[in-house]
Amino acid sequence: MTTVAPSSLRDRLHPTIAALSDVIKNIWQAELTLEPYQMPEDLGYVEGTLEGERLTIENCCFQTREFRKIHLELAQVGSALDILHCVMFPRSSFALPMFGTDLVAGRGQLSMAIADLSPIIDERALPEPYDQALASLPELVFAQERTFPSWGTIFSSHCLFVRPSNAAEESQILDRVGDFLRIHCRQAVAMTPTTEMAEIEAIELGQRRYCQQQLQNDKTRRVLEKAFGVDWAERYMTTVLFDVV
Ligand code: BLA
Repeated sequence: MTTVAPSSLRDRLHPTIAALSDVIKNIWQAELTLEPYQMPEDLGYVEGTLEGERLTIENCCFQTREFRKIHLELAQVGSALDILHCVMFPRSSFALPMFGTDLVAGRGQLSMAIADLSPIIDERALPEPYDQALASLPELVFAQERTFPSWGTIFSSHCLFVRPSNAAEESQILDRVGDFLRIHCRQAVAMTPTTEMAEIEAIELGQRRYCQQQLQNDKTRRVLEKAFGVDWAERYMTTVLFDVV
């Protein structure tokens, strides 16, 4: 069995980001059978400099029967910016939505939390069992909902996208991301993979579309470009963050 290594960057991050990192790793460990994933040699742990501040990136990746890659990234820009990024890429034979989450904290304050199970086959619809499971979760209220950028057409109606206002909201976010993840892992583990070529092609097309939209996120790109340059940012975004099948 593969065990999840402790992260050293974790302890220096915003407490809610550190806590979410633990939530994700614990659920992966409990619900899935994790196998090692080979990262491009030089991209597992990366350091650069952004406007005089050190940018540190730490990646944790696995694969499983159901997922070709599950990726958790922690990043820190000096004392200015703490980031958690996580995406689970289903194998082409599994008609599963994409789980994605991104938390950003600036100067000790979370500015953004997003988490979603994004449908990739049927533009806006999730598989029926997901809708059922998600419908049974309590409705959450946040003081500040955020507005989706133009590329955000990939996200589902269940998407959580907020500017957290206080500790109670941060705790709700941890619970909800945990709920999304647990539902997702259980659906995945129970699923029989398809052998139909047409369905496999539809799954791959859907994943490509998801990644193409995510690659339009200029806010992520700008942070990486400033620290590592345009070419490195492009390579990192297309091979580590949103690689397509
Ligand atoms: C926004 N992403 C951001 C922001 C930053 C980053 C600095 C702006 C925060 C804010 O407006 O408050 C930076 N995110 C990063 C960096 C990495 C990262 C550098 O992951 C990696 C090294 N982004 C994702 C995933 C989702 C996502 C998986 O990586 C969703 C599932 C969404 N990030 C997302 C969205 C925004 C964002 C929707 C807001 C974009 C906008 O408002 O224009």
